[in-house]
Amino acid sequence: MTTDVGQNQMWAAQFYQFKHPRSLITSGGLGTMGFGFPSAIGAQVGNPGRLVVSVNGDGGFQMCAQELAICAIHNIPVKIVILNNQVLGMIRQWQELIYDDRFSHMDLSGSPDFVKLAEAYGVTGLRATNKDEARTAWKEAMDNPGPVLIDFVINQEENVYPMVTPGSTIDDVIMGDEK
Ligand SMILES: Cc1ncc(C[n+]2csc(CCOP(=O)(O)OP(=O)(O)O)c2C)c(N)n1
Repeated sequence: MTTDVGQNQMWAAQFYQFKHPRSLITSGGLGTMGFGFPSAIGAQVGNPGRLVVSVNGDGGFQMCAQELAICAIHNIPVKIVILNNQVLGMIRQWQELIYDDRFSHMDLSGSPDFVKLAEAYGVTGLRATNKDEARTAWKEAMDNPGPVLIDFVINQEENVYPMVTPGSTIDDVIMGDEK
């Protein structure tokens, strides 16, 4: 698994049940948005035959979305997950929790239709808007031997916890029920 940066990265790190060591590639605190998808392509080329999943937000994915062409041309079978909350999620979360709901420059409503974008490059695109659709889409992606993009549409207001805000200590961790 590789991740991009933001909530998607935290969700992947906190909730995915890793079974094997050395199976997560993430830019950690360096926070290089746009890293998730190209790093998955590299991981896949270096590990033919292994399942490689790229977890992204809808913001960071658009920083290197053009790499869909490489997946299509070379049939690199990465499974591309977009956790699509229609915002720069981690920015929205900070503005809600630290800046008292003063939201600014986090709206991504001008994004393209990611399913159509994938298809335009010749990559299979799927969309899921609830748990049942998510299961079906995931199965379809696993059955497909080529690259697949899944646009998982999620709630804009979903926050990722626990969270330690900048400048505070682990004693000040926010568990999610304080607000
Ligand atoms: C190149 C770059 N620009 C800006 C940032 C600051 N930043 C960190 S997380 C984030 C929002 C990420 O939003 P999105 O990719 O939609 O992921 P989400 O948090 O919603 O999962 C931003 C702008 C960054 N880390 N890297």
